[in-house]
This record gives sequence, structure tokens and C-alpha cells, in this order.
Amino acid sequence: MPSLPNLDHYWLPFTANRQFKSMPRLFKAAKGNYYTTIDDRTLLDGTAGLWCVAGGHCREEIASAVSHQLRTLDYAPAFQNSHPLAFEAAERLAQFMPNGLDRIFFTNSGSESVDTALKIALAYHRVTGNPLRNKLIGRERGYHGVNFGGVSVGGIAGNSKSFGNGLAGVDHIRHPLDIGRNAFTRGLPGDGGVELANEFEQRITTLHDPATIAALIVEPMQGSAGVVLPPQGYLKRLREICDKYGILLIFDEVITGFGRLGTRFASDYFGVVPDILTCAKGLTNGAVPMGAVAVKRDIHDAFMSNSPANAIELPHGYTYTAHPIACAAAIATNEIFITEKLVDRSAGLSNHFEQAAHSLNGVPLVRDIRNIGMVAGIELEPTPGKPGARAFAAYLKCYEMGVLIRYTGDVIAISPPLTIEKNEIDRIFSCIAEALTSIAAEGDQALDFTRYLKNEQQWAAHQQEIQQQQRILGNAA
Ligand code: PXG
Repeated sequence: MPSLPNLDHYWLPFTANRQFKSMPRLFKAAKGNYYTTIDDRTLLDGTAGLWCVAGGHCREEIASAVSHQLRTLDYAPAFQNSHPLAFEAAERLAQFMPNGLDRIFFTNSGSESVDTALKIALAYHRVTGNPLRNKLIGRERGYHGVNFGGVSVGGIAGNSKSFGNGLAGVDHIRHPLDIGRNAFTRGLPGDGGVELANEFEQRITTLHDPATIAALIVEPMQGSAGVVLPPQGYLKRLREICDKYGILLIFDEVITGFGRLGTRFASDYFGVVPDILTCAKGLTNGAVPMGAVAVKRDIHDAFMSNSPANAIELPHGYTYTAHPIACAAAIATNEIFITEKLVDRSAGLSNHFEQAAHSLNGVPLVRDIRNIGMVAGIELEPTPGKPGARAFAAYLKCYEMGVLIRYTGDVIAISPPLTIEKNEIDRIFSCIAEALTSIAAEGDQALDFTRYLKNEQQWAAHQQEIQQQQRILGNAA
């Protein structure tokens, strides 16, 4: 029996810690499209880690670039100094970005990218003589990371209600999910996009003065809140409204960037170019924490031309901005995307992926299926009084069957590495179908989570024994 580490000290993020520690799910290795757990299960990765490992796990190219960099230049001061890889990483990313978004600010995560983007938007209006433009607009169900700016413009009450008032001067527009109208639509819902976007205009004109709005931030496809797709024409109309009133449009592409929709960015998919674009995750294939904010050249240049000579144009940045190790990983990842044509691969698989996802139409408990590119959301009928319970049971059953899926609330989200094979896609969805069929058949019993992952429970008991022994030894000493 493999031994567990001491589970006491690590406080896990966005996790039911007590439940996790009673049933720990620990990974010890990964290769390609698979994880290995510490009890030697092999799991097909249906989630690309957390949407980030687009190129498959443990890529030799990234490992050797990072290891070389660690031995050559481990760190360079990020303020007042830099190093050549920062510029190379920025140049490559600028070339990968939609046209015009070619000035790059590096961060260490999606959350930092979002807060950086919001600060750039506010500072831009100030530096161009419009300091009254200081309100930010987000969207219901939006997820923009966990820092104060991102939580404030985010639209998930569960993520903000514990943390005070957040930023002042923030409002939200409606989310586009309409299951009643659009259940089981393949790809984008066809109707209502323009009307829904017009509600943004109506809201800012009736409740605000549009001349006070600095920026609108949206995820082109809402990932964390359960794969919510924009209806056709919606994002284009938002762009028009922003242009009409001089409001900056920020696309948060932390999930949709790097080939997830079958294009480099969602901006390319929708043919809508934002003023500012945030990304992270796939930027380094998940191997090293890194995020980035791409800004239209005009916006960047406004800072350069309107700030006094020798002044810091943007008082913002992190100790680890453009960290040499992260830059090495980003460059190696970019090389993989280019040489393996990963974006084309994603586009080529999308059709098969869509068919496989929609093969779950008619499976018990499935209320809606939404898909775009290499993302699918499978919304389940909730159990009264137990939100998310069925999705968690499905997650555990799939885990036992050797497939890693992700769920938020009652939505299962699938977003595999773009290196996945067709038969592996089929396996993910047939495993989910099998899990849901048995959950429906078992009823309440399926929601008794103590029945799952017996091995880990034995380890937990084992762990408690070790701790008790340590306590006894400690007392004796
Ligand atoms: N913006 C968006 C759109 C995101 O999806 C962030 C910002 C924050 O990124 P960081 O790197 O600070 O976590 C995200 C992150 C999930 C899931 O399964 C989604 C995210 C993170 C973890 C899990 O829904 N998105």
C-alpha cells in the first residue's frame, strides 16, 4: 500500500478540504494524455489539468528548456532590468495574438492578468485625460479569477459573498444562458444575441452615464460557470456598443486562449478583436505559472506619449513578471503549438468531439449539452437540496473507471489536451454515459460518497495511525 503524505498542513484551493482529506486523490506522474495516481491508477485526462495542458503532459521540449534556463539564469530583477527571453516570449506571443494586440504585459496567473487588465483600462483613461471613466462592467456568471478586481467584475455570488464589498463602481450585464430556448444546441445558439447585447447599452444609458464606463470585461465563452456560449452576433454587438461609447472591451481568454476553440484565441473564432486580452494557462502548457495581458498598440502608446520623460508609465508589476523560467516554458510551448499545428489539430477534432458530446443526449439525468471547439458542458438535472451532488458522483465514478472529468455545480466540463485521439474522446463520453446511467439507477445510494475510492479511505485510516504514533512519540520526547 503506498504511503500518504501528512495531509494536515496543506489548505487546498476551491476544494472541500475535509472531504478531500477523507478521500485524497493524489497524482504522482503524467505523460501525454494520462495521469498516474499514487495508487497506480491510470487516468485519461479529460480536462487538460485545469484547462491548461493543451499540448499534453510532461513535454520533453518544455522540460529541457526550463532545466537549461534554471542552470543559466534563474532570476533577473523584473523592475529596471530584464533578460532577452522576456522580449522573445513577448514577441512570439504578440505574433500569436489577434491582429493589433501586440504589446504584452506578463503576469503569473489568470487572476493577475485580469487585475492587470482592469488597472491598464482605468489608467489608460486617466492618462488620456478621461479620469471620470472609472466604472467597470462585468457579467453575471463571469469568472475572472480570485483577486479583488476579478472577483468584483465576476458574476458568481459564491466566489464574492465572503469577501466584503469588492471594488466600488462595478455593474454587471446579463449572462446568455437560456436552457429553455437553447437546450442541446450544437455550437452557438442562433437567436437573441443582438437583443441580449443591446441590454448592455440600455443598462449603461439608463443606470449610468456611458461616459463614466472604463471597460466591459467578458469571457467570450464562460468556462467556470458551466460552459456558457454566446449566441450568434452577441459579441460583435458588444464590440459595436463599446466603440460607440468609447468603452474598452476586455476579453478574458484564460480558458479560451491557445487553441481551445479550434482557433488561436476566441477572438479569432468570433471575428471580434478586443482592446485588451488576458490569458494564462495554455501559455506555458501549465508547466510553469504565467499569465499575460495583450494590449492594442494604441493603448500602450498612449502611456508612452502621455507620460513625462523618465517617468514610470504604469506603476504596476510583479517580482516574477516575465520570470526567466516561465519565459523559457512559454517559448518552448509556442514552438510546440507551431511545429505540431496544435490549433489546426483542435479544429480538426472539433466535429468528432461535438458528435461524441451530443451522443449523451438521452442519457439519464442529462438536461443540456453545450459545446464549442474542444469544450463541452453537460448540465445535469440537479438533485433537490443537493446542488452538485450528482456531478460529484459522476466525477467519482469516472475516476474509478479511469477518466478524469471536471464539474462545477451541476455541470460536467470536458476540455481535454489538444493532443487527444478520437478513440480517447469516445472513451471520455462513454464513461460519462455509463456513470450517469448507473447514478440514475442507484438513486440516493449513488450520492453516498463514502462508497467511492475505497483504497484512499484505507490510506486515510493508515495516515491517522501514523499521526497518532507520531503524537505518542512526540509526547514521549
Ligand atoms: N479568468 C478566467 C476566464 C478563468 O477561467 C481565471 C481568470 C483565473 O486564472 P488563475 O490562473 O488565477 O486561476 C480563470 C481560471 C474550472 C477552472 O474548472 C477554471 C479556472 C481555474 C480553475 C478551474 O472551471 N479558471
